[in-house]
Amino acid sequence: RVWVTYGTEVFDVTDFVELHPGGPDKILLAAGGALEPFWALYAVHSQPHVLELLRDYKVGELSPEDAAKPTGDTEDPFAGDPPRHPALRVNSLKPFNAEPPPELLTQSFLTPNELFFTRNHLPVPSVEPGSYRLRVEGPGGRGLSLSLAELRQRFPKHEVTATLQCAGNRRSEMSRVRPVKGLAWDIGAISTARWGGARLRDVLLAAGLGDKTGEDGEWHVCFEGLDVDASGTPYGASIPLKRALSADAEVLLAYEMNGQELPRDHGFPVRVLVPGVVGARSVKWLRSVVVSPSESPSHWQQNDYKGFCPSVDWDSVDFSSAPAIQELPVQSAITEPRPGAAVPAGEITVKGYAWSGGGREVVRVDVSLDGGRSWRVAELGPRPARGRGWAWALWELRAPVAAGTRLDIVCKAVDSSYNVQPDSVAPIWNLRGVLSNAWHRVPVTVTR
Ligand code: HEM
Ligand SMILES: Nc1nc2c(c(=O)[nH]1)N[C@H]1C(S)=C(S)[C@@H](COP(=O)(O)O)O[C@H]1N2
Ligand SMILES: [Mo]
Repeated sequence: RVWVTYGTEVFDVTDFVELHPGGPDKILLAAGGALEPFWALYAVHSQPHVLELLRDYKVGELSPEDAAKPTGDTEDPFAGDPPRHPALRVNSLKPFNAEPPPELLTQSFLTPNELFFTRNHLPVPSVEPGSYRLRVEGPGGRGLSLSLAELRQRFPKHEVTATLQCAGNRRSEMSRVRPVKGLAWDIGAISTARWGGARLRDVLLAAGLGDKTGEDGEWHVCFEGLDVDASGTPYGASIPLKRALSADAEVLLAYEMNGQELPRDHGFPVRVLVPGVVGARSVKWLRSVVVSPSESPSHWQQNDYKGFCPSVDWDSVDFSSAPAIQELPVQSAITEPRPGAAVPAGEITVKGYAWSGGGREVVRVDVSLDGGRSWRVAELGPRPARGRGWAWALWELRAPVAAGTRLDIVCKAVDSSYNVQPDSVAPIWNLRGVLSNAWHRVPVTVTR
């Protein structure tokens, strides 16, 4: 049976699941728990007729003990982490790593903040916004120290709609070929938001750090977070200075996400947001920005987030031999239907996302229902009219399907440089399970 709660009331909605206008899969995400966090995301439910409908399914009340929230353990370094949305699929609780379920990922072009995938390496720092300061430094003692108010007031607010993807997105498909080290992300370590903040370029120019662009080799901008490990070492990463100073690259020191202040899990009060670049460089809870002749010395810049030949193993790997991942390759995945689903005969709707790094727009998504023997072109959803291809394209394909058949649904995207995805995982397998962007395959059966 399927039950849910609303306030202190309990409802058995088993018979309503198939009747739900938003689809049965959506209700099942809330099964066994409270409706409020889900309904908060979809305003269609804040109408009287929805509550009336629910009343018909009431079966009881929560006991006072169950109605009270459980309390956390205070010895735990993660005890100060923020509350999270129950729909998130948790890959690791401490540190918190979680992705939205596929059915909700492509429900809206901008991912609601509560559902945006979270990738934390350490406990979430508690930052007092009134005493927050951002240190900006470079060669020759030049630099700045900015309060949050100064960052907001001294620099014009710039907004960018951009998709953020973790290098480990779709890692679980890679571990099916051969085990890899890393969190078992499914297809949801990717999300899209409208980010608002100061341009990093403007801040670097104001700090007098705009001149190291040329002859003496490539310079870098190193970022550190306020999240630190047991030895006091912060999360850190860097990007080339050229990208940081480029007006076209639109790198932000973001303090807003989808029109709200940054949520704690996503870097409150300030994070870096590097459009078109692997998520690892978009440092959250930003404490310092340092212009330097070398890349960040951080573990995550030097000894992680790099790609290798499939034959390189943990005994032979030399992290210094590979460049740090910056721009990501073209990617796409099917969010609906889910692997192994039974879909009704008639018309099937296949949905998914497609995105490429470096601002390369997705120009086409091909979908096959027969494992890649024949293809159809999916319809791309609307995208922001202005700006580069920083954001994903949501796509959809409708096609007739006959009862009793098995479909091997496949998708692959093409970006504006005509880059395509590799057809299989094995040849791009790497020991860390990053850059997993082979054709996405979803087997389903068609029922009567
Ligand atoms: C027992 C629980 C639920 C009830 C009684 C319910 C009821 C409804 C009703 C009556 C509508 C149509 C509203 C209208 O257009 O006037 C609706 C739409 C919708 N519901 Fe629910 N809902 C439930 C749970 C959920 C959950 C848990 C989710 C998300 C995870 C969800 C997502 C949606 C969505 C996305 C729509 C819009 C569908 C569309 O317009 O394409 N619902 N729901
Ligand atoms: N300070 C800090 N910044 C960080 C991280 C972190 O653990 N600490 N994780 C990085 C990684 S690997 C990714 S993919 C993105 C995820 O951002 P999100 O949690 O807002 O989705 O943040 C990046 N920035
Ligand atoms: Mo990541």
